[in-house]
Amino acid sequence: MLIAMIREVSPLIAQCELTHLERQPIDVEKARLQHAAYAACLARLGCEVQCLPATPDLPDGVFVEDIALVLDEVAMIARPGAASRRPEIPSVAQALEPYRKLLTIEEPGTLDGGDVLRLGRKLMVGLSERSNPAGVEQLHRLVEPFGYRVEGIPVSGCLHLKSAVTQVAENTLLLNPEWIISDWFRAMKIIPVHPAEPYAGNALLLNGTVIYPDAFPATGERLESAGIHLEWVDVSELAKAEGAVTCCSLIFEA
Ligand code: CIR
Repeated sequence: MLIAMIREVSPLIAQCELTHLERQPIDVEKARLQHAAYAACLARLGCEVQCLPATPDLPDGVFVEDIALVLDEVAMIARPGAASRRPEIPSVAQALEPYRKLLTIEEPGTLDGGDVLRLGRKLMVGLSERSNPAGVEQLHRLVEPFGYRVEGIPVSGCLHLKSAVTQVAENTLLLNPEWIISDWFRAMKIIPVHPAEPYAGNALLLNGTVIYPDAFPATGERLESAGIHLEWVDVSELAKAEGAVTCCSLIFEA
């Protein structure tokens, strides 16, 4: 059974962390409706959707991907680079405990789940404003015994590695070449985002379908032309909080 853990949108989401975006008003009710439609999409594609306890006083609580990395063998509890996000950790750890042995990233390491792109037994990890070399080194030490290789990749211009590159099919990545060079992924086919849509690199591949923001029609057309099946979602309010489609769920086999 595939589980998708999500958390409802905080009423304080407009006070979220922002790194590359200007702060804009966020319509919380609209954000909640968009989030509910996203959750329905996860369910339609075969997930059992589980809601984490609400954390109304934590503005970024909806972006659960950053707090953990769930592998088949263990779950890594991350240590977000933004201190304001660390109070999100205990509830995520508690929810994952029945499913996996938990390992943790410790100070001085920082790691955001949004920086980890898993490609089979390889974990590509963004060295970003959120994830530091100590965090990547700890991750490497913790997962090596399970046969994973970890490779740090410098990220600039965007928040996380997965803001710039995500997997959209077995051997295919969607990538913004302005933010990350494709040389890191030589074995893969690359679909570049449309130049007019820099934020279009974050897509969520789930059971052969890609959940994709309707804000990026030109890039979506490139994906569809490559034979990729899309489920379009409207996540415009969450995007104002610098979130996208991978960041709102933790998906794993129970
Ligand atoms: C933050 O800056 O931490 C949040 N406002 C957005 C996090 C988005 N996370 C993700 O894409 N994995």
